[in-house]
Amino acid sequence: MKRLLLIGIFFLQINQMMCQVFQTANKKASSKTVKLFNNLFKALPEGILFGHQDDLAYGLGWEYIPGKSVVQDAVGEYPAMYGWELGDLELDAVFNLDSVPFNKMKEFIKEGYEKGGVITISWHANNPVTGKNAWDIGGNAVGAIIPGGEKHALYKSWLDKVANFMLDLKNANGEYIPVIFRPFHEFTGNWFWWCQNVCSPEEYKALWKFTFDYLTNVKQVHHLLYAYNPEKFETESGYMQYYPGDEYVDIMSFDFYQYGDPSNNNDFENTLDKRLSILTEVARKHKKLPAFAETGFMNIPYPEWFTKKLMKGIGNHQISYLHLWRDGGLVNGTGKYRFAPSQDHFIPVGRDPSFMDFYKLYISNKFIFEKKARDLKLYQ
Ligand code: BMA
Repeated sequence: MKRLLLIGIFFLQINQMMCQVFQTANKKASSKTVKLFNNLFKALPEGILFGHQDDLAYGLGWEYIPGKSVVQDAVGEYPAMYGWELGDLELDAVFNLDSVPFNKMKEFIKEGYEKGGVITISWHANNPVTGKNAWDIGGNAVGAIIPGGEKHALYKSWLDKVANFMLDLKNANGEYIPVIFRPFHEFTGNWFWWCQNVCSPEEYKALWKFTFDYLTNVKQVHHLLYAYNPEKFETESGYMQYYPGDEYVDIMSFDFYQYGDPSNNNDFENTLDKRLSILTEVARKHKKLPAFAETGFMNIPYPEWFTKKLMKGIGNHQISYLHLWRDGGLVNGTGKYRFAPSQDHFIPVGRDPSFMDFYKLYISNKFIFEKKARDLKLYQ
C-alpha cells in the first residue's frame, strides 16, 4: 500500500514537472499565473497573440461604449491581449495620463480576462524628483528612489498604490487576474527618467530588484509576470546591459516602431528580424518568454505596413505576443492618431486603406485573436 502511494506521488510530481517546466521569477506566484506563463510557452508554436493598447476603452471618434473594441471593429474579433497604463495612479489621480478612469480600467481588465485574453500593464510614472511627467529626465530620479535615496519613501508609497490596484484585479471567483507588468520600459532610449542617458545599469537593476521585492514580499502581490523591455539594442550584450537577473524577470521583450517612409527602404523589417533573432536566442538561453511588447506605424501612412513590413520582419520567429500601441481618439487632447486601422469620419476618403492589409494579417493564421486564445485555455 505504502509502495503504491509512493509510486502515485512520484507520478504526480512528474506530471506537475511536465506541466510547469518554466518557473516564474516570483516563487510564490499564484497557480493561475504559473499556468499562464507555462501555457504561453506551450502556445509559442501556435502563433503570436495579438494585443492592442486601450482597445476596449476608446478609438477614433468614440470612447467607453460597452462591448466596443478597435480590433473587433476592424476584423470582427477581439484581440488576445489587452494593454493598460498606470501613469498618474501614483498621484492618486482618478484618470490615468491618457484620461482613462482607473475604475473603468479595472472593469476592462476583468472583461478582457473573461474573454480568455491576456492582460499587460505599463507604467509611465511621473518624475519623482521634479514632479513633472515621465518624459522629464531631470534630477537623477532613479538614484533618488532606490534604497538609500532621498525619495525612497515616496517611491514606496507609489508602489503601495500600484499594489492596491493590482490586488483589486479579481475574476468572478475572487481569484487574482494574472498581469504582465512592464515597468520602466524603453530604457535604452533617452526620453524617460529611467533611460540609459540618466540612469546607470547598477541604478536600474537596483530599482528593478527593489520594485520586484517590495511588490512580492512586502505587498504580497503574487499574480504578476515581469517583462524586461528595452527599445533599441544591436547585440545580446547590449540587450542584457540593464538585465536585473533571471530571478527577477519572466518575459524578455522590446519595443520597436516604424518611422519615416518605408516605401523606399527595408530598414524596419531588417532591423526587426535582426533584433528578434537576438531576442529569441537570449530568451531561450534564459528560459524566458520572448515577446514584442510595443509596435506600430503612427496613422499607418503606408497602407500595406502590416503585411509588407511588420509580418515580413517577424518572419518565422516564434514570439509569444505582439502589442500594437493605442489609438488616441477623443481622449488625451493631443490630436487624433491611430496605430490600428480605425473607421472614423476624420479619415477623408472612405475606409482607412490599411483595413484590407490588417485583415490579411488577421487571416494569415500566424496570429492568435480572441477565439483561439480562449480555445488555448491559457489559465487552466
Ligand atoms: C505614449 C503615447 C502617449 C501616452 C503614453 C502612455 O507612447 O501614446 O500619448 O501618454 O504612451 O500611454
